[in-house]
This record gives sequence, C-alpha cells and structure tokens, in this order.
Amino acid sequence: MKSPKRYLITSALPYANGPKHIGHLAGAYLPADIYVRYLRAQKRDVVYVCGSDEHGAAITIQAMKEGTTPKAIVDKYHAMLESNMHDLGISFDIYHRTSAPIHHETAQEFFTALNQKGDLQLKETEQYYDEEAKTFLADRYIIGTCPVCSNDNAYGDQCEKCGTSLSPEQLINPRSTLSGNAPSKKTTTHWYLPLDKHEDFLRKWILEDHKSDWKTNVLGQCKGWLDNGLQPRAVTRDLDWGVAVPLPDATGKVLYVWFDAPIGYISATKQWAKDNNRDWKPYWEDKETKLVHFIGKDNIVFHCIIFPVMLQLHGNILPDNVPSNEFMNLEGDKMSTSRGWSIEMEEYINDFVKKENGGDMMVDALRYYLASIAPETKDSEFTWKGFQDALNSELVAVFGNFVNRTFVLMHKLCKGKVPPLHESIADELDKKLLADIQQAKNNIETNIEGYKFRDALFEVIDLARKGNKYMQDKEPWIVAKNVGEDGNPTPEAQQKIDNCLHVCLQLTANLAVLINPFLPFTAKKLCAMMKVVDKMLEWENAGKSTLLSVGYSLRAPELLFRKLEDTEVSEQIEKLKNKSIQLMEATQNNQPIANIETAAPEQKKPVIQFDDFAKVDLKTGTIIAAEKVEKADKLLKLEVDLGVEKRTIVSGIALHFDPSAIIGQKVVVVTNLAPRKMRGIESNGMILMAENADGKLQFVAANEATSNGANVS
Ligand code: B3M
Ligand code: ZN
Repeated sequence: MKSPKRYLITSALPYANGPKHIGHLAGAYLPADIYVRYLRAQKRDVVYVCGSDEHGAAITIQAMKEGTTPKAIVDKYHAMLESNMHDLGISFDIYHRTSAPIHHETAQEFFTALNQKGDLQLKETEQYYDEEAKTFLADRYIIGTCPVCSNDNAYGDQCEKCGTSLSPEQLINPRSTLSGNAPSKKTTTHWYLPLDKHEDFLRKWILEDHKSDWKTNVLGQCKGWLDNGLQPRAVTRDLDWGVAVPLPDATGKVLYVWFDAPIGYISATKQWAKDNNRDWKPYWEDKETKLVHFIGKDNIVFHCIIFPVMLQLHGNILPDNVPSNEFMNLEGDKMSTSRGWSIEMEEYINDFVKKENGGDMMVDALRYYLASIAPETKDSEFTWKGFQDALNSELVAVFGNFVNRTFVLMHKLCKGKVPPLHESIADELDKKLLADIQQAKNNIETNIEGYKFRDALFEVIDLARKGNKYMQDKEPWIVAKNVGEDGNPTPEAQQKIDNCLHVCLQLTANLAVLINPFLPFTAKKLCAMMKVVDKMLEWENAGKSTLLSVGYSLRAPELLFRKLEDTEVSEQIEKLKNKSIQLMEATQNNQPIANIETAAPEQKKPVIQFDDFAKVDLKTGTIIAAEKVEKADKLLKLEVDLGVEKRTIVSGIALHFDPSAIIGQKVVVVTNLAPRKMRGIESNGMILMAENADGKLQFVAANEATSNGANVS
C-alpha cells in the first residue's frame, strides 16, 4: 500500500481546568508520542499537534470553585500542562491553546461555512434553567444520575464513570451544580448539527471502510451510537466564556466546547505553519495526508462521529484512524483527580524527575511502565509495586544490565574499542542473535504501524533478554582465563571474546535505535556512551549489524536506570491514601458551588419519592467511645451503642468536638450505608449532623428517654 505523503497526528486537547494525571498520559499522549517519534526516525513528514482546551463548563466551574476568572484558570493550568508534557518527553510540534485569537477566527470561520451552506439547523427548545443562578444549565452545569451506570454525579454531557455521552434530559433527578436546586425549563434558541442526516455516511465510513483497521473497542462504541440512532446536536450554548457565535442575533451565545475544541487541531496546525513558514492546508485538505487522533475512550463519539461529520461538511480530510485507549485504573480504583485518587503528572515530576531523584531516567521509567501496561484494548491498572517490578526487574535487570556488562567487558577484554567479528569462527549463536535483531525490527514495525505499542515495546526488552542469554552462553569472562605465557588471553580465546563483544555491541547500538520511540532519554544516553550522533537513531539503521565500526573507542558506561526502593513504594501509597482522605474530608458536606445561603434550604436537594426515603435505615444510638484518628485532623473514630449492636463509625467532626466531651451523646445513625475504609478503619454508618448559622456542626439527637436502636422515621 502506498505510503502517506505526510502525517498529521493529534492528541486530545486536555481541559486547562486542573492538573492531569498519568492515566491521561497513558491514554492519549504517550502512545501518540511513541508513534510520532517512530515516524520521525523514519524521516517521514509528520506534524504532531495538541494544546489546551480552554472553553466549556469544565473551565468556568473550576473558576467558581477557585473564586477566580476563567482566564486566570486557563492561564494557570495551560502553563502547567505545557510544562508537564515537555518534562515527560511528549514531543509536540506545537502545544497551542483554544483561547488564542487564531483559534477563535478558525472556529468562527468553520461555523460560518457550515451555517451558510445550510448544514446547521436553528431550533427553539426548552432547556434546563437555574432560577436562582439565572443561567441555563448544560454540560457540567447540570448533574444527575446516569441512566446507564447509576453514577449519581453524571454530567449533562457525559458520565465520567462509564464514559457514556449524555444529554441533560437523560439525567435522572437532575440538579444544578451552581445552586444544587432542581432545574426549571426555559425556552432558548440554538444551532444544531443534524447528525441524524449523516448516519448512512458514518455507517459506511466507519463500519465498512474501517471495519478491519480500527480497534474493536472503537468500532463497538460507534456501532452502538449508530444502532441507537443519532440525534441533532446543539453546537452553541448560552454562556459568556467561549468562542462567540459569529452572528448578529447570537449575543450571549458561544460555540459548544465540543464543536470548537476539535477545530483546535486545525488552528494549532495553522499556528505551527505560521511559526515554521510552512503551508498548513495540505495537512487538512490533501487526501494523501494520514490524520490520526489519539484519545481516551470517553472521547470516541466526538472524534469518530461528530468531528468527522464537521470535517466532511467543511471539505477537510477524515481521520485515517482513532486508536482510542481504554482507561487506566490506579491501585484497585478508577483514577480521579477530583477524588484525589490519582498520580498527577506534576506530582510525579516533583517526586521523581528532579535531578536528585533520578532526572530523565525516571521519565523513561514511567514511560516504560505506562507503555507496557497501556489500556490498549481493555482497562488496565497502575500499581506502585508493578511499577517497581517493571523498573527493577526489566529495565535495570535486563536492559541496563546487558548494556552495562557489554561496556564493562569491552573495556576490560578489548581495550575499550569495538573488536572485529572473526567470520571464520562465527558460530550459530552469533548468527542467530544478529538474525534476531532483524526479526525484532520487523515485528516492532508491524506492531507500531498497528498501534500495538505494548507488543512493540515487549519486542525490544525481549531482544535485550536474548542478549543477556547469549552473553551467558558465551561466557567471555571464562574464555578470557585461557591465557598465554604473557598472561593475556590466547589468540583463539581473544577471537572468541572479540566475536561475542562485537555482536553484543552491535546489539546495543540496535537497542538504542529500537528503544528510541519509547525511551528517548535512554536512547540519547546510549548514543553518548557510544560516541555517536543522534543520526544513528534513524530507523533505517535498525537491524544492521555494522552500526559500530571496528576499532572505534567507546566511552565508559553510564547508569541507565536506578531501582525504585520499597520505601518509595510505601511512601507513594501512603501519600495516595492521605490525599484522597483529605479531599474527601474537604468535600464531606459537598456544597453546590454557588453561595447556598441564598438558596431556599428545602430546595437544596431534588424532590424524591417516599420509597427513596424509605430505603434509609435510621436508628438512635449513644456514643460510648471517641478518639482522634492518627494523621487525619478532621476525623474521629467513634464507638456507637445501637442497642442490639455496637458500631465503629468514622466521622469528619474532629474540628468541632473534643472526643472526651461527646461520650454519652445521643445520636441518630444511618445504619445501612455501605461500609467504607477511611485511613485503614472500616466505618459502618454515618452520624447525622446539622450545621448551625455560624457553620458549626451540631448532633441531630433523639431525647434522653429514647432507647438505643430505636427506629427513626
Ligand atoms: N478536552 C478532553 C477531556 O474530555 C477534551 C478533549 C478535547 S479534544 C478536541 O477531558
Ligand atoms: Zn454512567
């Protein structure tokens, strides 16, 4: 098949609403970077674009939470994201941002082109409205129960827990994230993209044209969407932060963030072309361009259904592939920045990438582990123990060990120079290993071209494993004991030593070329040790057994990787637990964002049915013991007598009560809450508290006469 003339590679634009975690890195950035570095090594014409997604409710809600402006939020987090990605070796050709004027112009031109062709429909509709906050509710301004997985905090446009894309009307018990109130409905006008009109095109393009080269998890999700029937989708919003709708009668309306953000790939390409005196058009209009979008599974519908319809209508090329990854979990639970159950890129850099903690070698260590457990076809899981094993038992013990022994023996037995290969005595083992290098290169190419980066990386580490085995079989350190009168190895012995180390050195040079797309910092270090320029890393050199010239002197070996110590693993796990507890305490009485004093308290929660309330099992009890929880300044561990049983309950009231002062306190307990571990203590139930006018917590208590265990209804 003819090679593409050029490549345009994108990674999902991360919302500039906060730090991003290593699950994002594994999902949409690291695989793209591996792919792009491979293409560059092949001297292909490739442009890799990304940037911060700076509009939408994700930004404005964060601004409310931090009590600042959306502009301040995007400026803060755009800088953090750009710096984090750079430090972790993600080699964008441009990391742009959608608040840039060139993006606003590009998105407005795109909208106008479609609207003037009649591709958009203007419709008046009823939309959820928050009477108190005086704003329409869409996307993340409205939350409710997900109809698919019953997640109580699903957004109006997407459920983060199961990845389902939603519309506000699909939410059960919707409530405003601004005031907490149940919303009313109000008429408004929006422009719609009639996706229903493009089902036939999408069905053919996705389920026929790409049925053999798109990943099954992507095809499956797209088929689900198409089988359910596509609906017209609003592409504008009643918001004041975003790309203004370029029409005179659209004041107060902006483009829907998922309409403008993907156009960010185009505006980033335009900015890159401007900065590099290049023409951007071929990358988005020439069918000989291969466009590939790297994303996580919660973005499939936008990149496989909505954006392709927009591109098709606008006369652009369509993505050749969207190799979406699934989710990466963390230590047995879903990774979540909002719940504190995450390893933020910023945190990893601060803990491990600072010079004294390892520097770039710990970037490559993380890249290695994330690539080797990438959720390419199903969710996968990051554990600190797993990271330690991958680093210590594979990178240090296999790859690093092979390279180090090769260099040490070359300096010790071959005077620090590349020895010749004596063809006359070259044996099957020598020839087999040289053939293995060629085979590995072919397998790596096939896997990378097929977006199977885990399998490709395995080929590299397996080749190093074969190098160790070869060296063990050859035992040059034993052969060297066959010495002549001068105390040096005999000529026969030296020839055997030469052959072994010649092959090992050529393998080392190949490992640098093959590992380069995955671990670029290690590849660079290997070039320095071999005193070769980066040009050696060009892909055409992979598989060659003459990369290092005979007689060429090489430097002393450097440490390629350090071990991850047990203490570091336990510290990180402890830190993860602490962070999630502190965040949970902080949001213990999860207040809606707006100032709820102005909201009528009885309307804070949505209206429920009696049956909903009847599910809650409330009983009276008495606190019979109370103590502070270690290292958790807001938690108390309570023993509560419920008459027929005694319960341990952890409660976030340590800042309000002295433990000794509440022994004997009558309480009301929710007794049928699912048990929850907090700082290693299993908490069985919840004590009802009320907040008085000055924010102090008070016990909701039965009177003294009530016996323990009495039902409360
Ligand atoms: N900002 C990523 C997310 O869902 C979203 C991607 C846009 S790609 C055009 O967090
Ligand atoms: Zn869900």
